[in-house]
Amino acid sequence: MTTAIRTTLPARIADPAFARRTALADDVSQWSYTELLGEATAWRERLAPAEAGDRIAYLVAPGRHHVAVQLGIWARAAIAVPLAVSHPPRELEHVLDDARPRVVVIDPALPRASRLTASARARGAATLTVPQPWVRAARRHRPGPRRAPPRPADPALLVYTSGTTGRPRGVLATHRNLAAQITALTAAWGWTAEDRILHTLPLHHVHGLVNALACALWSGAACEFGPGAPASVWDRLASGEITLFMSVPTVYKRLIREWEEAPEPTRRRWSRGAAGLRLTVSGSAPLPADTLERWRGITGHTLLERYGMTEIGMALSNPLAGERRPGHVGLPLPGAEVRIVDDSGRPVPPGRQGEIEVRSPQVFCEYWGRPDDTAAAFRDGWFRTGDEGCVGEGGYFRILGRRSADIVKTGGYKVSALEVEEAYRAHPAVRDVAVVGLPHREWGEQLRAAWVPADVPRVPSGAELRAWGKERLAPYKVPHRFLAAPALPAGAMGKVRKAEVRRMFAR
Ligand code: MLC
Ligand code: AMP
Repeated sequence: MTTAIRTTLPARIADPAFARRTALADDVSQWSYTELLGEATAWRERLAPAEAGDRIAYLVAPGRHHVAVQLGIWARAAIAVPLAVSHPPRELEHVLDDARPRVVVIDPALPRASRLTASARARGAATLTVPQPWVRAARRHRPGPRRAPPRPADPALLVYTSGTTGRPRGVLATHRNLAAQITALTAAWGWTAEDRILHTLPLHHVHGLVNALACALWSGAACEFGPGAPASVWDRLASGEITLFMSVPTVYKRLIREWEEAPEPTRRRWSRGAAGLRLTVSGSAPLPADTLERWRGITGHTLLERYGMTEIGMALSNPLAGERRPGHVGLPLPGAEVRIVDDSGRPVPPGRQGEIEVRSPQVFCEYWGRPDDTAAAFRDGWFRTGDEGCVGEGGYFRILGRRSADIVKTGGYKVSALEVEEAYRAHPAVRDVAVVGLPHREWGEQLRAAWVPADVPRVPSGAELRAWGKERLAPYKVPHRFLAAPALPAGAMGKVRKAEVRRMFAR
């Protein structure tokens, strides 16, 4: 199905029917769509150095300013490049070097703000800070005309994600791609303007950006940003004000543990309150069947599991009405074609395992500045996900793992083991290193590193290696355990045998 997409998220948000409704909220305030658009309009003016097609990066914590900056960028028909607040300078500078933003917007209250300001200026980018008095005054601004930019074909969003090789790549989506991703989900999951989602996810990946935030704004619904601490999440889920919650399996496991450790009256309050939710969704990593069952026991809700990827948005989903089958990710979403193919790209019969391929208006347009990578990611117009799967009874898909053992999913984040190894090879005490992901109760997979010490006077401890990594890599890319060994298991050609590295941790 190829639905013609004629509108964009910014045009949708300007729908006069939404004007007085709450768009965003946090634990102290809320902002209407009119107020949000007013702030976005002010940002559009403020971002004047940037022109259509320029990249504008922004390091702003999830919340009202973050969203206003994003909408201001789009009002200039520029490309939004969200930066992760948890990332150390080396990761942020990689994005600056790769995306080459014209402007970088920075929240000065964040820990990396001054270093990022210096890095951006050193690269010739203009810098702006939030919040500023003129932005607060802008609440009174009137939104711009409805037919203002951007157009559906304009590039909209550049999100950085790890691939099998090298440093993270920018995945570029147009407004049309995003609109297709959003409309598939709003239709499938029954979003309405009466919804209010509790948002605790990061805003540098599609789960938080598209599934949670953009779907809410498209629908005229409210998006409430709240702290991720499990007890706070429970209190809000049980408040009677929230209708929707989405997260990764690690978070559901933490919520279950918090509930189990709570006193009986608190448990009863949380369970009774959460029963009133409309929908709870899990994704970004496999949802264990026992987590689904336990969540159902506690809240009465069967978690809706879906499958997606930065490059495609969401492709498969269990149904809103109908069977949500444990261990399965459901059926293709509206507008998405999904198939399983063998190594030569031929579709395989139901029940047989193969690679998952997707064709849809949702699929991204390019890896930023990497035409060869973009070409390699497609076969005959189908996007090759790199995931293995099969189709079961009733057409329900199952995910059976990754084709590359060097891609690890930890707590919902994708990590390239090779990227982590490359970073650690720069450590003076490390001669060689091999990183693997091992099954883990809380994280799904957890990163471990087997390493060979160089000839140094003092061998660093695992804690020291972890601290060193956190200064250079996103926190979720830093291995949780380090194991020193005299050599790494390697094959005849010198290639490290990762299966044996895994076994080293089992001993
Ligand atoms: C934090 N740590 C992690 C980690 N997150 N380690 C491994 N994997 C992770 N995901 C580290 C911290 O640095 C810390 O180290 C220690 O683990 C404990 O941290 P914490 O405070 O308990 O973690 P927290 O900040 O609460 O974060 C946990 C989390 C977070 C689960 C909330 O990881 C998260 O937001 N995950 C969601 C990611 C996401 O949105 N993925 C979607 C990608 S898009 P120390 O040493 O300080 O103790 C996609 C497509 C799709 O996948 O289908 O959706
Ligand atoms: P990312 O590149 O961070 O967008 O992560 C996308 C990857 O997350 C997919 O390629 C899958 O490997 C994984 N993923 C997403 N949802 C699920 C799910 N429900 N079950 C298993 N894996 C998933």
